[in-house]
Amino acid sequence: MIDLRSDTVTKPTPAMRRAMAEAEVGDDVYQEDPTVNRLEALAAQVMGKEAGLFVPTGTMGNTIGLTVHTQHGQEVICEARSHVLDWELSMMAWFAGCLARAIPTATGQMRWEEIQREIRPVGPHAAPTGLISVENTHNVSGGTVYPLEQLAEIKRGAESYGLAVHMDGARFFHAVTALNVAPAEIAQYADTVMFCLSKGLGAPAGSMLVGTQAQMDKGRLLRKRLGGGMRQAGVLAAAGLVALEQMRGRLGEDHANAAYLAGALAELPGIAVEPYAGTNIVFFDVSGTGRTGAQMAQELLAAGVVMNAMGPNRLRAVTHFDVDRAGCEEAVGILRKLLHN
Ligand code: TLP
Repeated sequence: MIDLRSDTVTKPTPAMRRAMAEAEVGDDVYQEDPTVNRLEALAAQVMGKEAGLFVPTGTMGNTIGLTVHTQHGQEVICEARSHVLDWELSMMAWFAGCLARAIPTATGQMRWEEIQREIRPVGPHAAPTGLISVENTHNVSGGTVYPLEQLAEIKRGAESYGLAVHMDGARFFHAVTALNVAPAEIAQYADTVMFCLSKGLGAPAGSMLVGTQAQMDKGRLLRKRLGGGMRQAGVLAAAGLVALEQMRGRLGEDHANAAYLAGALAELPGIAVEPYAGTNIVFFDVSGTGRTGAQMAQELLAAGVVMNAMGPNRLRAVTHFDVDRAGCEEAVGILRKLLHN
């Protein structure tokens, strides 16, 4: 099976498995797990923030991130197709007690003028704005990356209203790789950043939230309340350390494979590839083949290629280290054969 459904499907590397087996552990609810403590310190240092918090999933990291900054009854401004709104089971209503104020965009990046228009006036009718949440890279827009200047403008504007910015950086290091900048250069434009260790970086589980010490102290309590106090979590954090130390540098390979896929798929009859954004996600429309996305995914599956249908006619391919260039070429070959049958 050539599995291009997501970079979440990556299996831990041999180095991760060794690190997990040998991890020094303690009870992390008492903050006594040395491996978790090391990972949290490293994440903070890499991102140029005061403190970090190890969480089981990106969803929990975003949930805590949003809740740290807001109060019940507030609004969170986010992009209309963002993961925090569309893919996290309405967590911002369920846990943070907030409503989303969604801004539709063409490619996933909001502009400050658009955000500013949606900040609620203080008064007897409107729910106050509590937070701005940005997604970088933007998943369902095809892994698109925020230009630094656009983020800087959002952060400056947010500060002028006394608002915080949270970044859903599930694929933060893909943005870092695409822009070829230091992580802190992007992270400086958000108060809190969530990034996933378990996507392109290959750890079996785990994400990080980073921000100020006070935010992470509050976040630690929220994590416990959500059931995320993981005790001897060092076995997972050990893999996370390998992910953060050794796997960031190779994401360019995944980007090159995605660029190859975007180019090769565009040459197939009936396939319309969406503009390639320079990271590890490729979306394409299959209406021209006379099939729905679900039908195409089904046929591909039977032929040994797994991709997710996202929307009635859209398929998504995500590159990662468990599928190399030869695997990508084989996937294209299989699709070509299906379309010529
Ligand atoms: N994304 C998954 C699915 O949920 C769609 C994927 O396969 O891409 N933020 C963003 C931008 C994400 O893409 C994801 C996962 C998350 C948050 C949530 O991370 P997890 O799955 O660890 O809760």
